[in-house]
Amino acid sequence: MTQRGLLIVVEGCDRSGKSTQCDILVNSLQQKGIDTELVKFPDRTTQTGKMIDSYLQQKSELDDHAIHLLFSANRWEAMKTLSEKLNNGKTLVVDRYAFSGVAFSSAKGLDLEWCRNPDIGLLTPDIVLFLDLSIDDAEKRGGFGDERYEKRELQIKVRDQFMKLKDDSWKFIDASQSKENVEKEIWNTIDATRNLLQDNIQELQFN
Ligand code: NYM
Ligand code: MG
Repeated sequence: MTQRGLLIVVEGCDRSGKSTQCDILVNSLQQKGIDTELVKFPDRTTQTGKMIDSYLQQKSELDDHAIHLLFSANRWEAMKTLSEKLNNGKTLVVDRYAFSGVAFSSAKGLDLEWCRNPDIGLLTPDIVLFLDLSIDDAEKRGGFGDERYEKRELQIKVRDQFMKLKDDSWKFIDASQSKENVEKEIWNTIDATRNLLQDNIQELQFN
């Protein structure tokens, strides 16, 4: 029987280096002969993803609850494919997941518990890496972009919300280090967790 792949989630505020580090991690895992694929949420290519993209680019307006549910739907529609891939032995590196969903929407003022509900039942990650960077440091990286939410005041609130969501299983990575050192820290963390999980890998769990 094939051993299932790992579901590795990478979270953090905007400009914390998530996408860069996800690419590097996928490459490193592949080089070790581990069948790995990158997944990114929101997936802007699907129908829900196109609505989300237009909202983020400030080309359309949506009620805060409605956009929250769209982000969640964007994850739900991927679950069947992702669980099949994992069960077929593929490891997935996921750039943002439901934690971003709850952190951003609750930072805007929606009730935290209300925000959690639509994502209940999604696949549970095996590992959550949190790329930790102060908002001051994030801003020094050439400033935020032009998308909705990429504003200092909101990012500070988002970070506070992430801190409410974290649990003991999260691995904090100091993202203020050089790209190479962040890469090393992530690799060491993954390697240690992988060894730990290898002998004791559970069936896929749903939260
Ligand atoms: N975002 C992302 C949410 O507000 N809710 C979600 O569920 C997810 C997955 O979308 N500023 C926000 C966080 C980002 C923005 O993400 C787009 P990215 O990784 O910059 O493409
Ligand atoms: Mg962004």
